[in-house]
Order: sequence, then C-alpha cells, then structure tokens
Amino acid sequence: MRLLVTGGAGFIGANFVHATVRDHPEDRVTVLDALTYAGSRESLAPVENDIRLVHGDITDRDLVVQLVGESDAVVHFAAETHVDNALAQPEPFLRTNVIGTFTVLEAVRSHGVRLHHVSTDEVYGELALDSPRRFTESTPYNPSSPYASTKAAADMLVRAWVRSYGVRATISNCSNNYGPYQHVEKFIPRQITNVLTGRRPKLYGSGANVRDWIHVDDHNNAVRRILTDGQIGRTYLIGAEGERDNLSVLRTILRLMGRDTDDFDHVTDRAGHDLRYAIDPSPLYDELLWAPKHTDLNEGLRETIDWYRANESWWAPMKDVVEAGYAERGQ
Ligand code: NAD
Ligand code: TDX
Repeated sequence: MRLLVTGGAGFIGANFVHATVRDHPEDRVTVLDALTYAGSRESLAPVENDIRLVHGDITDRDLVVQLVGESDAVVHFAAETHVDNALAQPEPFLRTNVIGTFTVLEAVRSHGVRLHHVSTDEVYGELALDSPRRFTESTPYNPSSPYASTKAAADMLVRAWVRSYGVRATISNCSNNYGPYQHVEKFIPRQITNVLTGRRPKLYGSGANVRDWIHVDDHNNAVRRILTDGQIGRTYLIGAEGERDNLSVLRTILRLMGRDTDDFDHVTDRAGHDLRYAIDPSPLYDELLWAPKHTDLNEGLRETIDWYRANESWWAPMKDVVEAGYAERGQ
C-alpha cells in the first residue's frame, strides 16, 4: 500500500510511521508535515531511509492533490492539538483542523482515494465524574474548547463528504494518548521533564479531572485495523479502559521517579476544563477483534519515564520555551 501520512512528524503520527515501517515493510510511506513547533524531523530519524518526508502544509491544495494522487490511502493525523494553545490563540486551529481537513477531503474526492481521519474523544464534551455513562459512536457532539470544536467541525466535514460525494472514509475518536515522542507541552511528558530538569510538576486545579489513557501503540494498532477492516462511513471509538484522575497519574509519576508524592504545585486551572472523558470501546473489540496490549498504565508510565530519561536530546531544546509560555499564563 502507498500510504500518505499527514502529521507524521508529530507524536502519534511518528509512532504510526515507526510501526508501519516495522510491521508492514511492503508499504511505501510518504509523510506530509508542516514541521510546526509540534513536529520534528528527529522523531522520524530512526526510519528516515525507509520513508519520504515532504515538508509542506495540508492547506496547500496543489501539493495535497499531487501527493494524494500518488497514494492508495491517506491517514490524516495533522492537526493543531494542544487545548491550552487553542485557548490562547485559536486561529491556527481553524486553519489547520478545518481548512486543512477540507483540503484533504477534496483531494481524496478528486482521486477516489481511501481516507482514515484521526480524531479525538474531546468532540463529545465532558462526562460527570460519577456518571455510569461512557462515550459511544452515537453520543451527541458537544465540544468545549476551541480545539475540540475544530476537531468536531472536521469530523462533520468527513461525514458529509462520505454521504454527499461517496468519499471512502472512516473516522476514529481516541482518548488521551501517552508514550514516546509526545511534546513536552502535554500533561505526562511535562511532569516527567519537569522532574528531570529540577522543576516542580504543575497540576491544574485540584487534579480531579479524569482522562482515559491509552498507549500510543495501541491507538495506532487500532487505526491500522480500521484502515484495513473498517466499514466505510463508520466512526470507531478507540480507548483502552484506562480512566485515571490527574492527581493520581501525577502521584504515580512522582513515585516512579523516586520523589515525594506531594512534591508538586497546584496552578491556575484551564478555562472550561472538561471534567471527565471515557470511551466505550466494545464495538472495536466485538466487530474488529481489536484489543489493547498495554493494559497496565503504571508499567506504561515507567517505560515512558525511561524513554524521556534516555532521550533528553530530543526534548531538551523545547523545554525552556514551553515552560516560559506556561509561566506567562500562571500555569
Ligand atoms: P502533535 O501536535 O504531536 O502533532 C501534530 C503534527 O501535525 C505535527 O507534526 C505538526 O507539525 C503537524 N501539522 C500541524 N499543522 C499542520 C499543517 N497545517 N500541515 C501539515 N502538518 C501540520 O499531535 P498528536 O498528539 O500526534 O495528534 C495527532 C492527531 O491525533 C491529531 O489529529 C489529534 O487531534 C488526534 N488525537 C490526539 C490525541 C492525543 O492524546 N494526543 C488523542 C486523540 C486524538
Ligand atoms: O501541566 C499540566 N497540568 C495539568 O494538570 C497540563 C499540560 C495538563 N494538565 C491537565 C489538563 C487535563 O485534564 O492534564 C490533563 C491532560 O492535559 P493535556 O495533556 O493537555 O491533554 P487534554 O487536554 O486531555 O487533550 C489531549 O487528549 C486529547 C490531547 O492534547 C488532545 O490533542 C487529544 O485530542
């Protein structure tokens, strides 16, 4: 398969490319990535001789049409992804997440190419902490943040292009990922690298907010399964039943790193901070016979801490800039 991977120099996309090169050497992979602050060539260094990396923007219509025309399938990861950045400056989220997805859709429409669109559980809004409910594919969209609303808009465009133009697309909405190559602006890598650089971890509000954690390799395995066996037009929710509140994730990190579990700061809470996300992944288990392999979050965190310890040269150049931005916002 000739695969075009948008956003393949970012966290999840790079891990997807690594797994594809490892598990499907018969595939030919092209990455299209704008190499924004969130993307890096270094994340693809281990596979640089096995893939083609095109430095370009998903809103560049001519480039996207050309690359899609050379592909059998597109896996669309490229997006602006950080909720705190969206709150501070939403415009790039509109451009990349909405116009960028529109551009990809028009290109797959003109060439009749298969598309898998990667999205998030944040489109569903928040659940109450004590609710027995979890998100399913029929949960109504109710996005809270500028980030989530642009991802919701993109999902709606994909659904409309399937129905109106017969585009062969699937959508997945996944829960919070963790693992190697995640940007240090995000919760887990931020706390690990704060400890590694002698800073104190920073918890928003009381830390009662719950996220449903999944290892990035499990997410990517599910994406691959949907790409090959998924039903066109369907939405699949991807999750690994890893609900945990932020305070307990932070305390686990501190414990695994040999620190006092109270050795952190409470900082200004995120505006509109969603309380809880939780995915019901049973259709993926029952219909596509998928199951996560990384089911022990503590073990996954231990491996992730080891990765950040061993790969300081990957994250250190971004760390001071990210922390300066957080400090300006009182976080
Ligand atoms: P990331 O921010 O680490 O990477 C995004 C990548 O997209 C970067 O390499 C960046 O350079 C690239 N990019 C941004 N704008 C672009 C543009 N205009 N043109 C081309 N490339 C551009 O993000 P991630 O965490 O790897 O997320 C990947 C996808 O998965 C996103 O669509 C996100 O919404 C979705 N998702 C993420 C999570 C999570 O927990 N991280 C969970 C569910 C879904
Ligand atoms: O320093 C921090 N302290 C803190 O308490 C940061 C950066 C975050 N948090 C909290 C906010 C959230 O409740 O931790 C939780 C996770 O925060 P993020 O890593 O920013 O993730 P989240 O907002 O949940 O969104 C992530 O998962 C869904 C990704 O960034 C999205 O791209 C994805 O769609």
